[in-house]
Amino acid sequence: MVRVHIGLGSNLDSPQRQLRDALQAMAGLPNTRLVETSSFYTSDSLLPGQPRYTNAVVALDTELVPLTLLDALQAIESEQGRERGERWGPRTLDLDIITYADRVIDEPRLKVPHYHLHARAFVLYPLAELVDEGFMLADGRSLRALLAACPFVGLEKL
Ligand code: PH2
Ligand code: MG
Ligand code: MG
Repeated sequence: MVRVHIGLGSNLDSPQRQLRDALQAMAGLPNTRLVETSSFYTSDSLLPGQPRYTNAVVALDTELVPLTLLDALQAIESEQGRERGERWGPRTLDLDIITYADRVIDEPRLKVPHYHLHARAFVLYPLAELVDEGFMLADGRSLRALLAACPFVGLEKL
């Protein structure tokens, strides 16, 4: 079993319900255990003119290897009506692998730690609820430093 963190986001079709349904689906994945879920947060979309997002992060313990986990998460996204269209378009559900054990992964389909993590308060603050003070990303950056450089601005904790 390895510890992984998944970022959840939705800005269409009852975002809070989308996140709750996704958590239940992740808890039911094979060889996987849901450890802990962060609070839910709302924030404006990074792209103007879209509905506000609801975001959270969940810690899972899993035996699924990274690309199998990615396939499983994308199946949950599809199940919940995700349509892949414009990049950064509004979506019913986005499930991103934020961390995978202490692994750095750089493959065409999957980059871990998540590539925009440092600029995304809606990922960093919920992640901070689930890890120790001194948490280090696999690429050597400390979560504390990333938080210090990414103020809690525009986030509303539900
Ligand atoms: N995801 C995006 C684009 N913009 N904005 C917020 N607040 N939350 C998101 O999850 C988000 C976004 C594309 O992944
Ligand atoms: Mg995303
Ligand atoms: Mg995504």
